[in-house]
Amino acid sequence: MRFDTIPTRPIDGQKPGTSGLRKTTQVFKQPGFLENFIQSIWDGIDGAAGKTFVVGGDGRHFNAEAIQTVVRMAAASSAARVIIGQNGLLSTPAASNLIRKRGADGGIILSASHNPGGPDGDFGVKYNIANGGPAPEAVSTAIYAATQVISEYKIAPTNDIDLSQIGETSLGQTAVEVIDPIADYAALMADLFDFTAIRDMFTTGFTLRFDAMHAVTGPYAKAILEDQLGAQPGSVVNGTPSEDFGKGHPDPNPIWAKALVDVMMGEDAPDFGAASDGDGDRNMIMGRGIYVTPSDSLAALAANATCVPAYAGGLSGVARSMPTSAAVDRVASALGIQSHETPTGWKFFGNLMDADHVTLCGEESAGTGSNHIREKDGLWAVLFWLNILAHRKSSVAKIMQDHWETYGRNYYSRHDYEGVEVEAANGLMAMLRAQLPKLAGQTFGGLVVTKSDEFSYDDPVDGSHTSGQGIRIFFEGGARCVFRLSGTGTVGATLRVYLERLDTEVLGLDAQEALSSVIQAANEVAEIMTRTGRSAPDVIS
Ligand code: VG1
Ligand code: CO
Repeated sequence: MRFDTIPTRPIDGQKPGTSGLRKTTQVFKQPGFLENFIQSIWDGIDGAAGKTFVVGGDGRHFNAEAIQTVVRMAAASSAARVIIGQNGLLSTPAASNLIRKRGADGGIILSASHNPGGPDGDFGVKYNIANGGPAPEAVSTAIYAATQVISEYKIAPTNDIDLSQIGETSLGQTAVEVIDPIADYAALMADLFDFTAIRDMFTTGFTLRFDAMHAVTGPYAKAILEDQLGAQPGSVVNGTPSEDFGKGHPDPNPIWAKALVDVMMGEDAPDFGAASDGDGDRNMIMGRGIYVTPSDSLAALAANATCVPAYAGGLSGVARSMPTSAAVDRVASALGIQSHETPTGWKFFGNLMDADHVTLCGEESAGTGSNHIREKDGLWAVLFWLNILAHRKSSVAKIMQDHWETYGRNYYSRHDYEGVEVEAANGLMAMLRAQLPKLAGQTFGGLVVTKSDEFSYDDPVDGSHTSGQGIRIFFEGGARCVFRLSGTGTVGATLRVYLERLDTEVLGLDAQEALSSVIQAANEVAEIMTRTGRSAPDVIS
């Protein structure tokens, strides 16, 4: 096939260790920018020739154009096949499933996840490997190395392919297949969960509100929850993917999904509420009058896993990211199964699942998943909860109350300070790092520090070592705060402060109230107000 070889230059894009590149849409739309990064991916994985890739995105502005570019570049580099979701749509979990099911060599997911979209929003490219999971450190380092030496990219100057038509065409040696983005994923969900029990629950009048936040899960949720399981039509709201997510911020937390929170806390609340993020890998879970923190949700899923057909035989183990609360550890120890603590980011769970050390894993940022794929999965978490509710014939509030009575309650909250000056944020972290050796024994907010460290991780499967993953400060009585800088923002720095306190007696407090001394301790030890110039966090989740 004829292709053009276009000179380009190194662009300092993806940082080593991150599983994708996230920039403003404007940056991505610069001539040659996306091409430069896609070529770097091909170069970082020893070329695209003869390989099969799954390609799709969350429908944000520039999604369709970017897919055309990826296809032209796959063809110019003699890929064997590209499998694309119809209209360019694939949720991250659906892409992970397709990579595995079709035996693809990898996948390119076009999304900046929970970051806002549109011409003035953000865009992103993630590369996933053959197990369906985010590129591990070794692969992202190779891609980064390629971005540093790139001098040209290859692209086939062909017409656009029709993304709206399911079917197969070819571009030179490359088969281009447009598929139904929902069917395989829906079939997988039907395999895992007791759809009959959930359907029966809806028949008896159970009500649900699923807020797709104008992002990619809308069509999936309508097909599965409304069409297959019988939730009332209209249960899925904001269900049509839009280029700029209805000018919203598709991050399923109590701030950005406030409309859902208001309904769930109101008089006519349905039995169950949930929301999902831009690319469909995260979830927010609510019951009538209750918000379930993601850390608690993970623990509840682990504790109730045998209600679900796919996990009826029990779990091999569980994993959580370090900043996630220890609630799931308490369940693991009661069940006598292993529990792992990994750095933030889903890529660390892949090895543990491939080696069958863990079945379930999750993060405090509302990502929960299992070994059914190698990504976190928003709609899966919703179906898991529905399956538990159908099986236990109980409410979300009752299930959480029982859970806390059995395991104690890990009060938990995350405070985010967004768009902080990079220097101020780095200075705060450096100051804490310098203090680490002398914190033990000191008192902050009335709490005595027992130990502190900077988290690092040795992968038990491949032996790799990852350091600098967040500063942890532990206090007497089992409280903890953690400080880390976000790796997914595109403007300034985001300081994340993770706050936790275990209580086995008093279970019904408001989280911020229960955590007030830990919040004060965190503010004092990190001098948050003076160093960031902020008097309060931008987002509390
Ligand atoms: C955030 C979350 C992290 C998550 C990551 C990617 O990262 O805190 O838990 O894995 O987003 O999620 P950070 O570095 O901003 O804290 V997604 O939905 O963008 O795949
Ligand atoms: Co996401």
